[in-house]
Amino acid sequence: MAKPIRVWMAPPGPNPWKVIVVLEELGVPYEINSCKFADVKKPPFTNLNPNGRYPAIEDPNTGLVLWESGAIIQYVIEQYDTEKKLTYADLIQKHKLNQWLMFQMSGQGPYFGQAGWFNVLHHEKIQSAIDRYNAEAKRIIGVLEGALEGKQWLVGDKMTFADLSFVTWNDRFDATIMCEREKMFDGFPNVKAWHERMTGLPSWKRAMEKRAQLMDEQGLQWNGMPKGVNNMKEYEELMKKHAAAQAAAAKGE
Ligand SMILES: N[C@@H](CCC(=O)N[C@@H](CS)C(=O)NCC(=O)O)C(=O)O
Repeated sequence: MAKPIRVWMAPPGPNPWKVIVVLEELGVPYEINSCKFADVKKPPFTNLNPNGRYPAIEDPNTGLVLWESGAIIQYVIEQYDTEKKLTYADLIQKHKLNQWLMFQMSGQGPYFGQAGWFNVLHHEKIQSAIDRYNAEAKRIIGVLEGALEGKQWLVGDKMTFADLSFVTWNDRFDATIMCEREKMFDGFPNVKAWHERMTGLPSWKRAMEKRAQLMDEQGLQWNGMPKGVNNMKEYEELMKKHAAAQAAAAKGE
């Protein structure tokens, strides 16, 4: 039996949960080192990941320390998916899977991240940035919609790590582009059905139960807002205060 892989993360962010969902689906033992965003750019985390972004893993079975969620998923698949449950042995299918993982890493993750940042977290509203990233995020969903036409999964006839790599960010699409949750995939029926196939999995449910518990431990609601903050307006006020306090601290006030 393998020793648990240690996954370093802050519970609100979607990237570490991509790794957890894959570990859950494969039944690979893991333990979560739940950290705060305030500590992401400091040791001890930067001793593991000099880029200061969650997740990173430490695998005691091989001694490997790894960061970048896509690289971690590839490692987990190569090392622990010996039965090829979430991957293929065939050369062409293998590279198609990597293509979609690269698209997730370079397209969905960063563009959704920027959309979320300019819509929610940035202390001033810059409409041109909001428009650009909302449009890019929707365009990416459109690419997936086309790829899933007449198909259940991105590559071949089974769910793979490539499909799973999209699920955590897609689940936050409402908060990313600031729309109603029930309407987030309006116009994208293939993506909606594909997303629901994955969020119906026991592995997804287990991962999200863990997330809820870790969020609670850090005083956060499921949507990332601190407990006691009731709506976006209150959250925006808090973000503004936070930005002003950081600016004052930088000036030494
Ligand atoms: N490409 C990286 C992105 C990681 C990333 O942006 N992680 C977020 C949390 S989901 C983070 O740590 N943000 C903290 C920061 O940017 O300071 C990956 O997929 O692992």
